[in-house]
Amino acid sequence: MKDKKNINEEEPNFNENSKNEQLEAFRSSDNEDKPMTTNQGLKMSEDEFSLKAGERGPTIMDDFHFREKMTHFDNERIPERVVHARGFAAHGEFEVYESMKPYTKAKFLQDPNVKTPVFVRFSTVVGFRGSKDTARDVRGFATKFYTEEGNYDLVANNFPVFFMQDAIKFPDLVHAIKPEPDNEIPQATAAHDTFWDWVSQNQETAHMIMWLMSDRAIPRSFRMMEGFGVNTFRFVNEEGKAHFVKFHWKPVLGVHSLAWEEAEIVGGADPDFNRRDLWDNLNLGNNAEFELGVQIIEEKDEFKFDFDILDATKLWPEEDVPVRIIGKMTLNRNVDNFFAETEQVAFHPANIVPGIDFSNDPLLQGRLFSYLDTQILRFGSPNHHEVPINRPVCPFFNNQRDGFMRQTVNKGNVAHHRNALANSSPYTVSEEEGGFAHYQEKVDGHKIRARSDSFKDHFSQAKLFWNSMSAPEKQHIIDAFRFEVGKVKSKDVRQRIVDMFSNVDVDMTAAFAKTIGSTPPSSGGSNVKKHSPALSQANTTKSAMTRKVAIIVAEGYDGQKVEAMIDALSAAGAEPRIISDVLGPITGNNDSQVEAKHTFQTDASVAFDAVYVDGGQTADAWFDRGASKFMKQAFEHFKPIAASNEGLNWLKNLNLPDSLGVVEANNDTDFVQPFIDAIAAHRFWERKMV
Ligand code: HDD
Repeated sequence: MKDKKNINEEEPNFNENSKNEQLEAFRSSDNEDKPMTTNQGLKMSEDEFSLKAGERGPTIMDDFHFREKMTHFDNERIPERVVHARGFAAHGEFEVYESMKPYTKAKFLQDPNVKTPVFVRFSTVVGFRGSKDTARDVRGFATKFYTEEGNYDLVANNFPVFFMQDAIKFPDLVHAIKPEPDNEIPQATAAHDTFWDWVSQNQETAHMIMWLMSDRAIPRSFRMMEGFGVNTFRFVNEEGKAHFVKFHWKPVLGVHSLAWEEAEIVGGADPDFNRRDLWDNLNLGNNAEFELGVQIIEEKDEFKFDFDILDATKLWPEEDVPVRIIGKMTLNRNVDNFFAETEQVAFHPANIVPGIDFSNDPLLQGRLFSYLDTQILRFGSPNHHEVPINRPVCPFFNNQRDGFMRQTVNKGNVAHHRNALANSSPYTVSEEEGGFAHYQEKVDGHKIRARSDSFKDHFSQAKLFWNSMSAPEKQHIIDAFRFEVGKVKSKDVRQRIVDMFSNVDVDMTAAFAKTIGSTPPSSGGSNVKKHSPALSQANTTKSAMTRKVAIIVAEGYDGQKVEAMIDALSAAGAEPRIISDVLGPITGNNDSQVEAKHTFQTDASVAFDAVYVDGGQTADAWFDRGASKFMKQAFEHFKPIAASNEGLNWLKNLNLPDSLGVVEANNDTDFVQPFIDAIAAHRFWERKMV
């Protein structure tokens, strides 16, 4: 360590634009009106014909342009992530609401006036890069905070618990859940033998499976899911005092999910459903907002709970350890280039800043190794921190040198520490000057490969989750088991799953056991009675904001009603979209005009949150079929439906009037506000199917 007058003197002015400004230096200039060159800057006179010996002759080696172009193309891919291969990311900023100084010295959590740039990548875990968004799966929710003290990565998921307690089992889980190795089938799903075999051999996964079978595994939008840091971390304050902490992201729009059948259909109709939703909404200026919450436990209370706070298969019930909301993240900007930013971003839970530290959670400890290791395969180089999206916004100096694709031109002849030749630069600094020092936890134990007794209860919190679900949520879990385990060919595995989950709840297990050809349990079940309202989506925030609403009209539609609906929807922050049998302008009976940007051929009801059908004078049998199909599908997926004029006839033909969430414009009653309220309610899960 060495004194220096002002260690911050090289640090640039830090603000929410710091990352954007840094990226600007790497953005390519526009191609427009530019001559084409090789990568060496040589202008080219031809790019469509390779150099041949005669017009019908072989291509010849002189063609350096062909070779450069083809070689670059041949090497355009990097290995996809071994898990979380399919993802989508956006830029934004984070602000803390109040100083967290009593708990942590992390600079980005001190001053409500400071906005920290962030980059967030959402992902599915199992499917390959080209798979679908709406698979039943865990969603990744990884945030890189570009703080003035270096990058802090909160590598989270949308479930608060994980599949296992010890990271050494992670490769086994992933081998079991990925497509089976002999035929690489099935893609992006857990519904196959090897996964459920693994589950039945690892009872610690029971709680996670309850989440995976629940609606949380098919989110309506990345903007409508919670995020959880899962592992237990530490906050450390200036005095060196530590607290255990768990991190939460709470979506301002609430937590909402698709219906299972809908998710399956969307997977085919629009595999990009979730990424398109984020991309379109950010382009429309509908920022995605999440509040940051923390659960804090004092070190002295480490053993106060009926679960081990270091066990990643357990959550800390919010009713027992309240989530304190401490800040807000706003995603407000799409990427310029998917590969450069979304594909090349590299997260690592070990990227922390002073004031945040690890716990001995054995899952976290394993993660601290795996991420850096995997980035070296993905990038083929330890220099991935130099890629623009990964660079910290604060300066960085050390003696690490060379390696594939090194970008920095380090000057001078000294690359060793300590040195006298360069006045021992770069030098280490004290904690007071911002130097990171690990929390000095006292650790004392035998080297042992074992599970602590405090990690051995696998079913109580699975039952807590079950108890906390509303009736429709419970039914969805049962249906998910019926589908997922029903796909398993091995009768023995299916029975072992029934036996395992009878330890959670007998009624739940009996409800799916029969349909999957297994013997239902006669007794068993956890006797936990507690429930946690925070776990049910029935208790989440409701809002019509950003909801996509299909408005179905033909020529001569009811101008007054449709205009009133469009105005009211827009005022409520929803996104009305006109559907018709043809694209282009459609004129109403009062000469008003709307632009149909979708037809019955280009879009299906699954692309929308709600449907309003008016009709129009030119609505013929063909139109009738398209509109009816939209309404029927929306109905089956529990979505709000409104109808006026011809729409009412179609509603009647489908036998839908008087159903829950169906709003009819009869006798000039105000049907607009009830429809908007219905949209805010998201879905009518209790609706009876006709
Ligand atoms: Fe992991 C990626 C989240 C356990 C090993 N993980 C990855 C991503 C997320 C998570 C969001 C995608 C990051 C991105 O968008 O690039 N992982 C989690 C959470 C876990 C968890 C919340 C449980 C608390 N992970 C976990 C374990 C291991 C890994 C136990 C291995 C010991 N995870 C990886 C990885 C990945 C990864 C292989 C693949 C790509 C990458 O790291 O960058 O290293």
